[in-house]
Amino acid sequence: MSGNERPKLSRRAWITTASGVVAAGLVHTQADAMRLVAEEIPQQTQDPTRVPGRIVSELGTRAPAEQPRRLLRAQTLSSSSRTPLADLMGVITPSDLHFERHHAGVPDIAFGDHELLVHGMVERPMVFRMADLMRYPQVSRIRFLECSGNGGGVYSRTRMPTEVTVQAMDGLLSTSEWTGVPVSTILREVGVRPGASWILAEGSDAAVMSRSIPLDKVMDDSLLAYGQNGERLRPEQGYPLRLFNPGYEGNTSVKWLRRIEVTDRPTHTRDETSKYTDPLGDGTVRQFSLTMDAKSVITFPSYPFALPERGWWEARGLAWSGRGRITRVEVSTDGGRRWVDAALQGPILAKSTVRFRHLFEWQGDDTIILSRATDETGYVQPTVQQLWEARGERTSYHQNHQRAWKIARTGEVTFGLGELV
Ligand SMILES: Nc1nc2c(c(=O)[nH]1)N[C@H]1C(S)=C(S)[C@@H](COP(=O)(O)O)O[C@H]1N2
Ligand SMILES: [Mo]
Repeated sequence: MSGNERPKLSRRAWITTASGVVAAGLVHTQADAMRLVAEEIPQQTQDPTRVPGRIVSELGTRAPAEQPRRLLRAQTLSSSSRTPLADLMGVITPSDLHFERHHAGVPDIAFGDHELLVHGMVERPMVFRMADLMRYPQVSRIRFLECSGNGGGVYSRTRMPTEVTVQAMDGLLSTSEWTGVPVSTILREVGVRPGASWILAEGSDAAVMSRSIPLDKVMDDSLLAYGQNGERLRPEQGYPLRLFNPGYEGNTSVKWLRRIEVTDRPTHTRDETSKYTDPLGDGTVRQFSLTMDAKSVITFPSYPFALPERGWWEARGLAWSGRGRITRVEVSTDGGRRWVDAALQGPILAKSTVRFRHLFEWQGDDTIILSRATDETGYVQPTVQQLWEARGERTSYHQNHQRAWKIARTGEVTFGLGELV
């Protein structure tokens, strides 16, 4: 397309905000904005129809201007990186943008050397090598993975920042097609003894991350995963083998899995007592809060985007539930008074993220937009007040309440929860 044929919107839409130049609908990030600015400047490039293009390459790369990032700007030394949700489309997270959370770094493990011991209350304790595991019938499933710390700690009733991106807030969430062998297949191979009711899963990283998981759960739908989005797991995701518990808090999906012990009780490991428990308002503690409750986030428009003009805009976001399928996502564009059903993009898979979209007309006023998800069990994503009432304010785990974005008269979008509490 030549400069003359550009839609009128793209030239007219430039506005300058405190955070720099921000453009119309195509732009989610500062990098996008800079790229579009560059495109607007006439450049002495050759007509691509007049010269042969680049030849093939060993591995594909992103267009030079497309450089999404996992690390937040201020983040250098950290034990987690976050998926840039506002930059993504559909539901699958490109593997190199999958969030990371490791308690003691990423170990270097050779595929051929790795072993999984399965023992405890079993008839035949066994050691599996990767080649052994790969001979069992293989399954692939599209499922989300979310850290139970996602969305927590960013704010409290007394501290409500407004300049928060959806990546900083909720980027400990990713969705992949996971491939592996069902845990049930391997447990049938070793023969679970009567009376067994839990397993212990242990990683071979320096944290020796260890979690207890109910036997019913792992027999139902857990995977010994060795594949991610069509290729082998990435080291950051647990190469060569991880446990993957669909719909459960991310911490239970033990990476670099080296041992499964079948037990008749939870083991109460350090990782499930000192952490991953939720202190409640009444002084008691919620332990083994394993299933991720239904949640949704609007990824567009979100901070630091600015709507350049009033008119029709498509709100877009993700919804998911650890209990099964999402059945409904509603959007409010008036701070939660009126709710309208958003369109859901199929296929709607259980324990996967689902893309939702809702067209709304922004009339140029101060506007608070929210979303709320309902899952197939009838569970409705709560308001932050409901969550605080039920759980108190002493835990930052499992913060699945409704998020809000505020669109100011200038079009600038900020985190808007503070407007509602
Ligand atoms: N062995 C091991 N497994 C682990 C962890 C770890 O530090 N070591 N981190 C856990 C946490 S807290 C989460 S949220 C998920 C993150 O998985 P990811 O890094 O593939 O996104 O892995 C879990 N499994
Ligand atoms: Mo986590």
